[in-house]
Amino acid sequence: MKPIPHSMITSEHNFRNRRHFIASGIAAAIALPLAGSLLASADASEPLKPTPLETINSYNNYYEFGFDKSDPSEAAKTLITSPWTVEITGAGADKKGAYDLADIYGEYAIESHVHRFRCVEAWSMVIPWNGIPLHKLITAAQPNSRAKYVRFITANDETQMPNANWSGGPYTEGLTIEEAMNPLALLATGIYDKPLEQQTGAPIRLVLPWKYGFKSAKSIVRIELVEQMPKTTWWQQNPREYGFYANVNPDHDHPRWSQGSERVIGEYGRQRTQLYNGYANEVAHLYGALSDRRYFY
Ligand SMILES: Nc1nc2c(c(=O)[nH]1)N[C@H]1C(S)=C(S)[C@@H](COP(=O)(O)O)O[C@H]1N2
Ligand SMILES: [Mo]
Repeated sequence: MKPIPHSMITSEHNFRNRRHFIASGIAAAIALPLAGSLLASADASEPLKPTPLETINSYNNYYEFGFDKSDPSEAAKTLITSPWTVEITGAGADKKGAYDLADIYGEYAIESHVHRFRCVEAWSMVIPWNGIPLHKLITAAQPNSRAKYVRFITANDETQMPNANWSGGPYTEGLTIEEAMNPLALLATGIYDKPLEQQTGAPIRLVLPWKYGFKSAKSIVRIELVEQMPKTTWWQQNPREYGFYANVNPDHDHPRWSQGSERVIGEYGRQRTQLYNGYANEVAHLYGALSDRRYFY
């Protein structure tokens, strides 16, 4: 049995199937202090340098296909991504429906957005996404006054995923309706003008560049407009470490490591992490005081 070399994991008692998990001190090694390391100063106004496609496609978190960064690119080809249906439903949707992804493609223009991507584990990339702004699909579902939150359910199929049900059910994420309507929230279908590969969340996944990467759920099958704040997967794993909002903030450290800087995948050294991952102008109005911890874990 392999230990999980992943800083997101705290200890085995969080998990349903205890035999598969071994608590380890590896997280502490990942969270080494920055003494002596060079910090490039990242400026939100600097042009973004996209991470190479091969790097984006080979360094992944997609636990349904394994816990190591190299597992998803090796194991995820078994996921059949066409045809694919996305259901939009919930008490907050006046126009519920199940849509073939091919029809969604016919309906909406695919846009290109280059964004920073920051994992809660303190690594980052720059990814040139293709996709459809989330607010377009939500608007089409005709949200009513009961649509206070949006819940995202992802594929969870034991016949296609070696590690399906690792968290006890489908990987689930959520947003407030205001966050979901923000133009930065994207339903990505491609990277570098190529369709997503399975390991990056094919055929359709969330991209929320101002939040830690775990909010960006992969391989979405259902979007629900709901009244209550959804119980999200990582919050259920460890509510002290992974909250509902999970907005990037270099001044609010993770309980087990600093969030002040990040390792840039495919580059040397680290760079400073920015408030809201550099998107404060676009999203800060959605939240209250910076001192309110609830928005930053
Ligand atoms: N279904 C599902 N979605 C997921 C995950 C996962 O394990 N399962 N991992 C999350 C985490 S922790 C991160 S950092 C990003 C990683 O996306 P990438 O591999 O495309 O960089 O996907 C997120 N979405
Ligand atoms: Mo992550």
